[in-house]
Amino acid sequence: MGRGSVTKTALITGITGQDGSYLAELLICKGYEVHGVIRRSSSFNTSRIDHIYHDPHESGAALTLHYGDLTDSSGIISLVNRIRPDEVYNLGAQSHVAVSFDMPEYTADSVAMGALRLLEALRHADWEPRFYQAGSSEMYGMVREVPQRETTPFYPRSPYAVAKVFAHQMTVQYREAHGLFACNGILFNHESPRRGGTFVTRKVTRGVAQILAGKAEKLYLGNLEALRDWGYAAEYVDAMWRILQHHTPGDYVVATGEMHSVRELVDVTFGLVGLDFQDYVEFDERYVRPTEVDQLLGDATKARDLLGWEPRTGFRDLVALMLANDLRDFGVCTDPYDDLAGIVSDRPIRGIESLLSQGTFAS
Ligand code: NAP
Ligand code: G4F
Repeated sequence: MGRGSVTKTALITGITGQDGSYLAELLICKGYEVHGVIRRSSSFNTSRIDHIYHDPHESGAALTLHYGDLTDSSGIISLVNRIRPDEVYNLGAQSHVAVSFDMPEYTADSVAMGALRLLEALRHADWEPRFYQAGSSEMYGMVREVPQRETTPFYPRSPYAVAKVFAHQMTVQYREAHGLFACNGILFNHESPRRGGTFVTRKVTRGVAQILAGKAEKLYLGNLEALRDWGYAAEYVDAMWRILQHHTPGDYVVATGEMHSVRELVDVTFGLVGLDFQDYVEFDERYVRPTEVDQLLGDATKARDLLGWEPRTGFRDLVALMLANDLRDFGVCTDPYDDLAGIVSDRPIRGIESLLSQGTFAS
């Protein structure tokens, strides 16, 4: 549609989220015409993509936004048929595990039925679209083996995870029954300075910044013993793209293969600015989940061997990157902290090419 060197058209649901914003940048860098679905909101919800959005009246805009919602089939069908995307990335979701216990029905509608609505729209396509489903390591829940790989059975432990299992199996179903090029990424936790503030990594890095800025005295958390495999989101969207470029559709674990506890996360984050977390962190029962996922550790061998994908940013560097950005946001100078001073700022949000070319960010 009007851009000389355009090779492909992509449709992204969840484009205003952490992953959607990085993926949109990546695809634009690769010459794609990108279409994103945004939800109508009474306040602006596009802050993560404002830096890549141009006035639609300008010619050759690489990014077009459309109102839509995964709970609304007619809108989804109409968008798919109007845009006729070569690739569809389904990243939209009520993605907070704890919230899913309070809103199970909406979570199932957006996560499980949302994926099915898209798959149904694509089943009837008279072109050959490729479909990516944003699956989650939460599906492994009470883990059946360590580390978890593509063949590990699922044991979901939250309404969110149950809904993701439905979406995963539906994606396999549409691939096998209808021959759709439909793939699942089973992504382990991935974080960045764009991570939502209520997920534990960002809550901790923001919390430390608020304490240093004099805006808070304590940080209230739930279960510190949970173990997670945390990677860098900007690298994980590259895996999504690679999954859809492979010659055959399939399902892939995307993970670092390293596991750390929330306690370690807190210890490292406070330690980077010379503080002892025990002086600041308090337990608050409201952050404890009715059923917890105690540990997650991924084996991304298949992604490495078939897609050439590998994680590059380690746990400590990821925490340092997030903390440095939050300190700057709260007006705290990073110069006194050896491990933070040299870190490239993500504010204003930088393009993915320059972020990925940095490799590692801190010592
Ligand atoms: P996120 O930051 O929470 O973004 C979620 C996106 O979905 C936002 O753009 C949100 O729009 C949109 N959305 C929510 N409900 C919707 C609905 N009913 N219809 C259409 N869009 C809707 O999540 P993320 O971290 O980028 O994750 C992206 C996807 O990967 C999600 O499906 C998540 O479940 C999955 N995932 C994430 C991780 C991780 O560690 N980050 C790991 C595995 C899987 P608003 O901005 O308007 O709220
Ligand atoms: O940061 P979290 O909320 O992420 P969680 O539950 O692992 O889910 C994230 O990763 C999934 C991939 O595995 C995604 F599918 C999902 O969409 C989301 O992006 O919590 C991590 C751990 C949990 O064990 C939680 O109980 O941290 C523990 N935790 C302890 N205190 C806390 C807190 N989590 C949050 N959000 N807030 C706390 O105060």
